[in-house]
Amino acid sequence: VRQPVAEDRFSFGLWTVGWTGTDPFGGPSRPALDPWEYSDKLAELGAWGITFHDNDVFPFDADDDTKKRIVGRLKDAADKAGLVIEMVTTNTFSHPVFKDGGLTANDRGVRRFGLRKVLKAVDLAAEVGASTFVMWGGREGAEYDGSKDVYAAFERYKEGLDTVAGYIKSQGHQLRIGLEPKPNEPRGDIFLPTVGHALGLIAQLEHGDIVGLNPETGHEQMANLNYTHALGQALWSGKLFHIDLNGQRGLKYDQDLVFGHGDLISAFFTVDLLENGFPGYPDAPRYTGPRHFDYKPSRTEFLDGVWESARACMSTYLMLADKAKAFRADARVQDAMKYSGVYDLAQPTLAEGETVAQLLASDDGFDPEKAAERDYGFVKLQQLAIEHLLG
Ligand code: 3MF
Ligand code: MG
Ligand code: MG
Ligand code: MG
Repeated sequence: VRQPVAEDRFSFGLWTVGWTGTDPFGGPSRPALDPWEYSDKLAELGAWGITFHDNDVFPFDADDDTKKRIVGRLKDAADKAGLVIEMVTTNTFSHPVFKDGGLTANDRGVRRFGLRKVLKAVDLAAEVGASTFVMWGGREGAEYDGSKDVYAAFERYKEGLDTVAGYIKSQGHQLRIGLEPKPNEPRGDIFLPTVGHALGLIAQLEHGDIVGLNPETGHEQMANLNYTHALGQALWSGKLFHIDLNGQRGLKYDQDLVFGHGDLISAFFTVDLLENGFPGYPDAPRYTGPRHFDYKPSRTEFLDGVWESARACMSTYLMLADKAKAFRADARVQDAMKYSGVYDLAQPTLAEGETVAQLLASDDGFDPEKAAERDYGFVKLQQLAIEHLLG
C-alpha cells in the first residue's frame, strides 16, 4: 500500500491516538502525551488534518490565559507540521456536571453553562480555522423513561442547536455544525440515536441550513443499521458534512476499532460510495470532506501500537479505495450491475409529464407473474465484490 499523502485528506481526533486506555473496569494502560506530540506524529504518518474537543487540549477549569497559551502552541505545531485543524467539538460529557446532559439536562443552570461552553468552543473552532463544528450529545438522554419529558427535551435540543447555529451566523464564522448520532453509551438511551432521527430534528430547526451530520460507522452499527445507507441518505439530503470512520463488530459496546476491523464488507461499500459515488446518479452530490477517523487504539497496545493502529486506519482505507475503483471498472461488474437493474433505478417511475390518471389508465402489458420470475443476480454481483475484496 502506498503512503498516505495530504491529498487523501485523512484526519484524526486527538482523543483517538490520545486515548490512554481508561475504561469502566481499569485505569490507563499507556501514558498521556502533549497534544502537539500526537499531532506531530500524525503528520509524520501522513495525516492531513486533526480535530479535537476543547478539553482534549486544555483542562476543563483552565483560565483564559492558559487556554490561549496551549491552543497557540498546538496551532503553531500544526502549522509547522502542515496539518489542518479541520474540525473542533465540545466535551459536554466528561465532567459530572453534564451527567444529565448539556443542552437537555433537567437542570436549567446546567443547560445555560453547557450552552456557554459550546459557544466558546465555536469561537475556538473559528479561531483555529476549522470548517466543521461537531456536536455529539452523548449525555443527552436517559436511563429511565419517567425521568425525562421527551417533548421538553426536544424543545431544549432545538433551542440549543438554533442558538449555536444562529451565533455562528451572527459572528460570520465559516462553520457548519455536524450532529453525531449514537443510540446508547454513555446514556442508556441517547436522543438522536440514528442518522434518520437527526435528520428529523434538523428539519425542525430555524437555522437548519448550516446543520448537518457527522455519522460514525460504529454508532449506526450499534443500532444494527447499515452505515453505508446512512451516508447515502445523508448525501441525498445534502447533509453529509463530516464522517467518523471506525470499526464495530455487532451489537455490543462502542468498540471504536480501526477502520475495516469490524464489518469489512460494509467498509468496502462505504469506501466505494465515498470514492465512486452513486452508480446510477453520477451527478449526485459527493462527499468531499475529510476522511476522518474516530477510533480507539486497543487498550492492549502501547505507544508503538497506537501509531500502528493510526497507520492501519489509513492503509485500510487506501486498500479499499483501490479495490473499489477496480470493482467499478471491471466489465464483469458493470454487466452484473446492468443485469441486476442497478442503473435502471435512476429512471423516474413516471414518464415526463405523465399524470396519475394516465398512469392509472396505462396498460403496458405488464405481467406481474412474469415479472416475479425475474432473476436479479444480486448474489453474483456481491460475489464479484468479494472477489475484488479478497484480491
Ligand atoms: C463517542 C464519539 C465522540 C464524538 C466526538 C465528537 C468522543 O462515541 O464518537 O468521541 O465523535 O465527541 O466528534
Ligand atoms: Mg464510536
Ligand atoms: Mg465513539
Ligand atoms: Mg465519533
